[in-house]
Amino acid sequence: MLTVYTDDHRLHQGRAELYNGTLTPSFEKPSRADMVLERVIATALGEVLPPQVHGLDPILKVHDEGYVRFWEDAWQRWSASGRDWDALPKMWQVRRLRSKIPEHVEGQLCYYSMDAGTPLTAGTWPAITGAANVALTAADRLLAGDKAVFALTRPPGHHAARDYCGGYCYFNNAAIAAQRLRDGGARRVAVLDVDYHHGNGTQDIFYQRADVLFLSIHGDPRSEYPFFLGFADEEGEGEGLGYNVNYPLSAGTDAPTWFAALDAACARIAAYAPDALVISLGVDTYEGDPISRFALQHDDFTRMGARLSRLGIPTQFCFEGGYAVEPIGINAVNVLAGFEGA
Ligand code: SP5
Ligand code: ZN
Repeated sequence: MLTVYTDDHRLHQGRAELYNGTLTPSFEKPSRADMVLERVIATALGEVLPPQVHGLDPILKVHDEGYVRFWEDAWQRWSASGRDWDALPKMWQVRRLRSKIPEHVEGQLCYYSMDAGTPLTAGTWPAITGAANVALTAADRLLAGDKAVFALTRPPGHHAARDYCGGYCYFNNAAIAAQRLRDGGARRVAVLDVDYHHGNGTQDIFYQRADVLFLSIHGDPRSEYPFFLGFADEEGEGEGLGYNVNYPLSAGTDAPTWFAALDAACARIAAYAPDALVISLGVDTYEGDPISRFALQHDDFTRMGARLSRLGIPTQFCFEGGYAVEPIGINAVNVLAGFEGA
């Protein structure tokens, strides 16, 4: 299986996030992707290819223009007055506050975010456009006939909605890829999100559409981030009604329960009969993950890949979360190897 990857992800390195009330080194860090690449190479998964530059048009197909333009010069605006630390939002446009877009860069950062875990850094723009290019290049390979491709995207993307960032995510790489697949001729595309956290951003982007089926298996939002989306009664709206499927599972869920949800999701995907499948591949479902609470083990990731392979659909994997850094390569590449081996 081909991997698409660029070192540009290293340009984005958040310093800290609030964790249990204290500023803690960011869980989402460059070594995550480095470890996965190392494992791709060590296991000889296949060729590793750099992305091609695609420009902003394919990003603008799923994201709001003001949102995209904000990121383009946000660091320059933030750092112009001498600030050299990351920018973190600390206020949000909640119920009954006005929705006018502020003029000040800090106000705009608040307007375009859903949490304080998603820092603006000096290298955020080149890293997030690089990740989008990785996802797009992988989609192009799928359109050209590859059976499976791995987009080693970092920063992750699935919490990024049409016009806000959050959960370490800026541009929604999986959604950008799904849209590319549609524009390249796939009549229907399914996006299955297996990250521990609900893919609220991807759901937001495709909620009113029937041409992209979105499914997510995740920690129940009653107790797990992102708290405000990901419930089972979110089924899509308008033309999209019936094309959004959530499988919230209790914290502590182990492999048998998790795989029952995967089977249900696979049955729904098979009935939809898409021309292409995008997997939002987070491996924070691992039992040793420091911020998540499922109990999958190394071998379960291999089984996951094998189960997905049995669908027989051209498949693009987009890397998302996973914060147990030492085994992150084993877990991620086990999915890919399980897919290839099945
Ligand atoms: C892409 C992705 O996986 N983003 C995840 C963002 C999660 N950010 C907030 C996590 C809060 C977890 N709190 C756990 C407390 C455990 N003691
Ligand atoms: Zn996650």
